[in-house]
Amino acid sequence: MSSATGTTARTAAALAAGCAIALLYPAAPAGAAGSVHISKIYYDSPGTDNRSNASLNGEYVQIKNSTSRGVSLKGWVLADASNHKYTFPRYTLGAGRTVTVRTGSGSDTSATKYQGRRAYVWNNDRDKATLRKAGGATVDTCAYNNSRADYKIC
Ligand SMILES: [Ca+2]
Ligand SMILES: [Ca+2]
Repeated sequence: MSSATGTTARTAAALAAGCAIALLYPAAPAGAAGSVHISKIYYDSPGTDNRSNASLNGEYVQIKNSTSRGVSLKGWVLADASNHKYTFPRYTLGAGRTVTVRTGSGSDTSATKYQGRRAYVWNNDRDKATLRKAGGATVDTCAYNNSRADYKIC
């Protein structure tokens, strides 16, 4: 009798331990694998908008890859609400990395790309950035409508 009771108690303890482990290690939630997404738009470059290349480059969009693998952005398009487009060259955005796409001219690096424009592209009051794959599928969008702020965290 006492032996049977002891076995039952041990079984219950083992079941409880199993439940505790299940609670400690729940199934990964959807989206835990991360994504490639627009993380920030700095739309009103610092100071007077004098169209200098430095000012144009003060305007930028950042795209982050929060997945654990590099993602090729070759042919991907970043567009504003008026459909001014920037098409990525052959380029892989590393795992956990962020790329900054500046409006003006400069030499591309692994962390910064340049649209090469001579005019601003991101409106200072309201606009919408859309990131599309080479085939046209929308990956992410980020809209803003606030002329009192200079940037938007997406
Ligand atoms: Ca602007
Ligand atoms: Ca400005």
